[in-house]
Amino acid sequence: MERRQLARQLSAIENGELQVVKTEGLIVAITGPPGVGKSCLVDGILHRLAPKHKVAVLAIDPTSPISGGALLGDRIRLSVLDDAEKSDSIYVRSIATRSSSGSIPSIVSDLANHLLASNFDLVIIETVGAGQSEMRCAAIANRIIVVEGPSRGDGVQAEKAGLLELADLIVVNKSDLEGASKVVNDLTVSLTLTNDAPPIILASATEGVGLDELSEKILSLEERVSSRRARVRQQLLMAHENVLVRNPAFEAIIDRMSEEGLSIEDALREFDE
Ligand SMILES: Nc1nc2c(ncn2[C@@H]2O[C@H](COP(=O)(O)OP(=O)(O)OP(=O)(O)O)[C@@H](O)[C@H]2O)c(=O)[nH]1
Ligand SMILES: [Mg+2]
Repeated sequence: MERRQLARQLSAIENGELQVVKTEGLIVAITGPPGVGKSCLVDGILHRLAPKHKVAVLAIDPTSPISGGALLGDRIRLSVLDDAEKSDSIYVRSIATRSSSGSIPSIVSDLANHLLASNFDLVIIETVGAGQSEMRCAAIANRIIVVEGPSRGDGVQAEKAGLLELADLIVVNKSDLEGASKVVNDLTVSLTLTNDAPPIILASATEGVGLDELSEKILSLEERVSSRRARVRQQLLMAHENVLVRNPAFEAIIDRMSEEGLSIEDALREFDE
C-alpha cells in the first residue's frame, strides 16, 4: 500500500473517522523507564528484521500536548530509516498522548490492528512504562517486553512501577555500563518466587550485544500466564472506562456532581439506567 494513503487512514483512525476491525497478528509492546534505551533497541531490532519482515512502530509520546508529538520525532532517530533497502519495509509513527483523553490506548489498539490488516508482520509499540495511560498502551499488545537499565542504587525501577507482572521478556540494557549485571541478579532473585518467570536478556543497544537474540525472540515470544492476566485486567478496565466516558450523559452527570452535589453512588446508578 502507498505510504501516504496509509498515513491518511491512520489519521482518520486517530480522529475517530474510521472504524477498525480486530486483526490477528503480532503486537509487541516495548516499555520501561525513560531513557533506558527502548528506541535504540527498536532500531537494533529493525536492522535485523527488515527487510525480511515488514515492521511498523507506534511510538507513544508522553510529552506535552503542545508539542503534538514533535519532541519524540526528534528524540528517536532510527538509523535504520537511512538504510534504503530496509526502510521500505518499515513504518514509524508517533502518537501524542493528550492528557485530557482517556482513550489513547484504544486508539493505539485500532492503529495497531489497522497496520496488521495492512500487511505488516509485526507492530511494535514503544511506550514509557509510567502512568496509567502508558501502561494501558502496553497492555493492548499480545506480548510485552520490559526494558530495564543499570541500577542507580535505588532498586529495580520496573519493579516499583508495577511493570514486571506484565513482562513476557525482560531486557536489561546498557550492559556496557556498570551495574547492569547486578540488576540481572536482583531481578533473578525477586522472580524466583514466580512460577513462570520471564526470561531475561542482558543487552547493549549501542554495542550491539544481545540484539540478535532479542530480534529472534520477539517473533515467537511465549506468553506468560501471569502477564496475560495482567494485560487482560488492563484491557477490561479500559473497556469499562470507555463505556462510561462514551455515555452521552457523562458530562451532564459530572456537571450535576460538581454543581448540584449529586453523589458518586447516585451518579453510578444513573449510568446503569
Ligand atoms: N551506554 C549505553 N547507552 C545507551 C544504550 N542504549 C541506549 N543508550 C543511550 O541512552 C540514551 C537514551 O536512549 P533511547 O533509546 O532514546 O531511550 P528510550 O528508552 O527510548 O528513551 P525515551 O523514549 O525518552 O523514554 C541515548 O543517549 C542512548 O544513546 C546502551 O546499551 N548503552
Ligand atoms: Mg524512545
